[in-house]
Amino acid sequence: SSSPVPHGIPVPASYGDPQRNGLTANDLFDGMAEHLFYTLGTRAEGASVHDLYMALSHAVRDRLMTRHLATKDQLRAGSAKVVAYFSAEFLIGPQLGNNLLMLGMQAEAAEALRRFGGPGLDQVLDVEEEPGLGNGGLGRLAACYLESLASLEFPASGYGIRYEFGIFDQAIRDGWQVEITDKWLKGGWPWELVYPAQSVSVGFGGHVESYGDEQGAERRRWLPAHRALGVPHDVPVLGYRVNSCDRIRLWRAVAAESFDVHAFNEGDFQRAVQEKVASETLSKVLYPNDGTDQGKRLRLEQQHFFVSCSLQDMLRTLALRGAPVQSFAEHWTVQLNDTHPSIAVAELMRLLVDEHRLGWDEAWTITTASIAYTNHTLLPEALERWEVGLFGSLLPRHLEIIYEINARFLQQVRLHAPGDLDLLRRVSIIHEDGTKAVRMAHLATVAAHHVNGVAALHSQLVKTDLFPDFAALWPGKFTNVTNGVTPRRWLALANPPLARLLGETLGDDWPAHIERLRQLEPLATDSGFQQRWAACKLACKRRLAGVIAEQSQVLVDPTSLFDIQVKRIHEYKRQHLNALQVVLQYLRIKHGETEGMVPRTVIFGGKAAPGYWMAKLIIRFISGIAETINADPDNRGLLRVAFLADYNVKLGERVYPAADLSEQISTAGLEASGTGNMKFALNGALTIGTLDGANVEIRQQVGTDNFFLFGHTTEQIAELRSDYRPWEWVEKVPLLREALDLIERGHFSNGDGELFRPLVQNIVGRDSYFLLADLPDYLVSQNDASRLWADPSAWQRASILNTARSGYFSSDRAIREYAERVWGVEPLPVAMGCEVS
Ligand code: B1N
Repeated sequence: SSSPVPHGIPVPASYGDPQRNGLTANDLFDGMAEHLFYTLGTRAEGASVHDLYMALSHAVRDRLMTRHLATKDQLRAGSAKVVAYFSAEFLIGPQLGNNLLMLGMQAEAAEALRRFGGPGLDQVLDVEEEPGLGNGGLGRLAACYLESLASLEFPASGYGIRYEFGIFDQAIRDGWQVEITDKWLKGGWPWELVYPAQSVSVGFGGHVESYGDEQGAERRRWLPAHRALGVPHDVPVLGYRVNSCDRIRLWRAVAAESFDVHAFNEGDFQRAVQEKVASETLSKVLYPNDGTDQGKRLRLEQQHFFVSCSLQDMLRTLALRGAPVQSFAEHWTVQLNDTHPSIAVAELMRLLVDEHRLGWDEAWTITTASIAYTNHTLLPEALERWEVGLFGSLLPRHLEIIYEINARFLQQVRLHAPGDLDLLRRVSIIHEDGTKAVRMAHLATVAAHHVNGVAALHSQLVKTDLFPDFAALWPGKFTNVTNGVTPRRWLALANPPLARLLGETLGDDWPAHIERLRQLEPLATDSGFQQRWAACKLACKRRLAGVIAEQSQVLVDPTSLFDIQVKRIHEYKRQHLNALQVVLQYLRIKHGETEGMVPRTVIFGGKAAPGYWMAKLIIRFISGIAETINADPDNRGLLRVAFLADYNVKLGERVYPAADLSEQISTAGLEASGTGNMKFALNGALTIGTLDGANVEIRQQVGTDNFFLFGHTTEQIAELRSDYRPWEWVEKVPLLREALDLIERGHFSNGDGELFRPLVQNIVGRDSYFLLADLPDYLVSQNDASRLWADPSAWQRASILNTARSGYFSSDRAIREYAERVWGVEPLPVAMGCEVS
């Protein structure tokens, strides 16, 4: 495409200049001064902390633009295969501190701020609002993966939705969760680049008709009733100390026409703006349901909206490269982050067949060669299904295409297993009993060239429990890629004391070579090193104690054992098992049975889905026990309980480095992987956990002696399920009867004998998550943890070994596996004619 600007116009001086890359404290100071004046329209003298944050952010953003453009040029011009990571969620966390780390400019930023004479870097970093564009692990995983893609120099783009309102902010009032609208854009968010000229149009509703094309062939075409425009908002994703700067392209929905001029002229102002409001609702709000599927129309609209925008964008890139549409799968590889973007299968077929006039078979070859699917859950309530009526009214052509895909697939199955009608019923993309529904996981599985689970155990269960029929049809399609987390954000950025110690011990570039953590092993028994290790941990615990005091006025002792469970609140994750264990410890103290106990601070954090009543009651229960226990002088400092409000990425950066003990206590077989478990281990926390998700591999890696295992295995739980009478387990645990009575009679609810009855009855009556079956063993393990804590040198050794042996859980390892085994992509260093620091 031709540009009205002639070639030869110089780019800014810093572009590609190896001598002066704009990265000194001087340059940063000048950049901030310019932005304060010209971008923010304020004088340095009167600048607020937020002004300084904005000025510094803009100055840092300027400094990554060179890399961003160079990466993009390469993407546009080259022919390398690019990863398109499709995800309804990207939980990217605060950007400024991370980008400073990636550029190696933390000291320079601190120095530039010093020259303004105002607040320091920590204070400035603290005012950043994080974009909460995700619920939990799934969204955070997408963010870690984009960061590793950039750090390993893979060309990649994330694709998702720019929600105006992300996950709600959580406040705790009278012990209950209260949801507050997340207004992350209110102060202006400097980390996105808007490209209105690259907007694309997406259709909804309407009908499908047949017509004859120029060759006289019969074709189908979709005539949507409505259209919305997607405007791309790009968040640059820098790699660690490399030139690569990928992006996450988030689509914002706007009306195709701003309002109905005719209606406006008629004086019907309401109707005039109606379409605009309807279109913009598409990207208004993130669904806060982690692990549940409500089957709401707007959710499907959101999914189709961002998937269609993204695929059209990718086809346009192909055209810019001068490549034919037939070569799509050589230029792009699409990863579906769960089924949320799985409409991509039908939309890519529609674009290829209807818009680009390819034949069905050719289009199907391209689609199946380019799409892979990651499954993140076995929970039936989270597996997406769309009623055929709803689906067809919103996406009539896509429904036709899905029926055609299904017909051809079922024909293949008939040849494979003649006469097995039940098999056909089980694998069909359309669920046929009762209300007909499209099973999105089946659609994704039929089309994908690879289907992976997110931990070894989970991937096994995907094959044996979730999709045994598909696994028999296509044994080679199913694989495992165990999740990983980025050591840059979760160690180098979040844990400054430990980062410094690792720098001295392993060399400054350890964050790019996480396997070097292994070199810590011989130091695990070195008492001098143990002491330095313990000092780092204590500093992080003091910092978290400060956060807790500020938030909830609870004073905690930083020298006590910090026992932490942070994650979404869900019955299968069993925060109430932990709470029950705390009540039992409290009763032991009350009865003077303190033998073997050590001072503990039990910390909880996490949000409940607003409509998940039992999860909200669990939060109320934790608040209740915290209030009662913390106020009881009989404690003598042995037990404190705190609920951290509004757990998010920013708070996570304070929490993981401060943990001694990591609670990973889900019912075996139900947590797909977990990633918080990895962040804790990387930061030297010991895990108390079940054989679930990635805990299995964490225990293997760190060594069975450095992990507190308890609970029934997946197979044992399956066996128990057939004949489980939870009430019979109550008597097996000393003090449990008394604990349950106290809870029911209102000891932890100011005498209210109704409040927690549903919780107790849930546990004693049904106990769908087997708390009581695992409780005795859990208590034994908790005692083991206390015993080890009482021997500081033994604890430090185990802590060091946890970090030393957690390199496997780096997202760099995970991304390399996807690149080699799933995507078939190679790193492509970005040339800029200059090196970074
Ligand atoms: O994905 C994480 C895993 O580490 C966790 O074990 C798993 O629970 C989590 C519907 C989900 N699975 N499914 C979801 C999120 C939002 C939504 O609307 C489902 N999240 C997970 C990363 O692999």
